[in-house]
Amino acid sequence: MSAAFVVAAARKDVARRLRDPFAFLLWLGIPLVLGGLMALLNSGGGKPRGRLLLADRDETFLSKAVAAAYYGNAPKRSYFSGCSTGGRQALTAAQRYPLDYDGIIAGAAGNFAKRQPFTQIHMWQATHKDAASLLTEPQYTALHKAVVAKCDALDGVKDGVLENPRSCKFDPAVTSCKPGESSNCLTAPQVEAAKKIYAGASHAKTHELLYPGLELGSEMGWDEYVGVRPVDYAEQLFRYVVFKDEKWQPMSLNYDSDVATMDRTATGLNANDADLTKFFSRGGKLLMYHGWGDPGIPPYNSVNYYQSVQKTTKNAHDSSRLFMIPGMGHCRGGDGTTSYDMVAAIDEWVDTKTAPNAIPASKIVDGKIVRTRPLCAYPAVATYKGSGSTDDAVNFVCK
Ligand SMILES: [Ca+2]
Repeated sequence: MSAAFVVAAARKDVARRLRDPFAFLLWLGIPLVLGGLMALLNSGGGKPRGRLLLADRDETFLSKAVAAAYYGNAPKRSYFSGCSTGGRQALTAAQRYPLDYDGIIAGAAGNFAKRQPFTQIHMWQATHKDAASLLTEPQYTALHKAVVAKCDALDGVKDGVLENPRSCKFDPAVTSCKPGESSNCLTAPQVEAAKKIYAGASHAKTHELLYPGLELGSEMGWDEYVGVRPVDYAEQLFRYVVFKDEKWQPMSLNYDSDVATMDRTATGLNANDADLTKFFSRGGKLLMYHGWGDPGIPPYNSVNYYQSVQKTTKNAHDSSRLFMIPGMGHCRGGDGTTSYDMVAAIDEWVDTKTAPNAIPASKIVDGKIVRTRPLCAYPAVATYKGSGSTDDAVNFVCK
């Protein structure tokens, strides 16, 4: 980081913060108090240890200054790690502040923020068009069981987890209620609703896919996102930012003129500039990840953005990797091997200049590791070698 950049960043941050004196005092005070407490806790001798975890780009300059004052040296490296909105912030940093970080980890990034709410409202509309379309737990469960029965073994291992949901063709109609059956199955309107959730939202006239839907295997998380109300921030965004009408109701959203209205308003929301030349050419590394089972931010958005970076930015493959995590929900949890260390992975990458093609991961139950398996850089998937325990990563290869 050049001295001129540090001075420019500091001047900009301070000038902006000074508009609100109280916020300025907090901005200065919180890290200084934290730094002071860390110094106090470590005053008994020994080498001080600590991590400064600060929320967003506004604190980047200050956190570096505090770290420098505390340790006596400026930080050797700076990393940003965030998931969901944090993933959007991570990609924002890579796109708009390419000099700030040596490595950026973007999980489940909600970076295509002008389209994501369309799919989120579309899913809610699909299940609330009328009472007959509503899906509740018995239907999620029936769908999930049918998906696992059809798709689980396609990756070579029957473990309840889909290594690559996109390799499976599944028709929700297989869960249709048979004559005389009324529970643990789907009626015709419910089958239609499920199809819309998997499909995502399309433009009403051009039929262009506005934003992908949810993936096969994510069904047990649907309750939170297609339940009684739509995803809260999607509804509020349309109501207060796009339409500026507090009486606006999500059932009225259309996928034609409302797309144009969104594009005219809500400026600055997207973080999907695929040209990362500045970030990559200063040595920056981008590590993206997304759970295939994410019921909140449809995961294929990460694949789309990653692929657009590969197309747009020269030699992007040397500086970026995407890990689609089988059986993981929104940022964490799920049936897959969802314990891993992305910070260690990017630190090693920056250190050795060798991009990771596999990241070790574990499934932990009651504090015990019950399974290990590599997470594989997209588009590779963890593939069983054919012998040995399917709970041991050594018996898998990424291909
Ligand atoms: Ca499987």
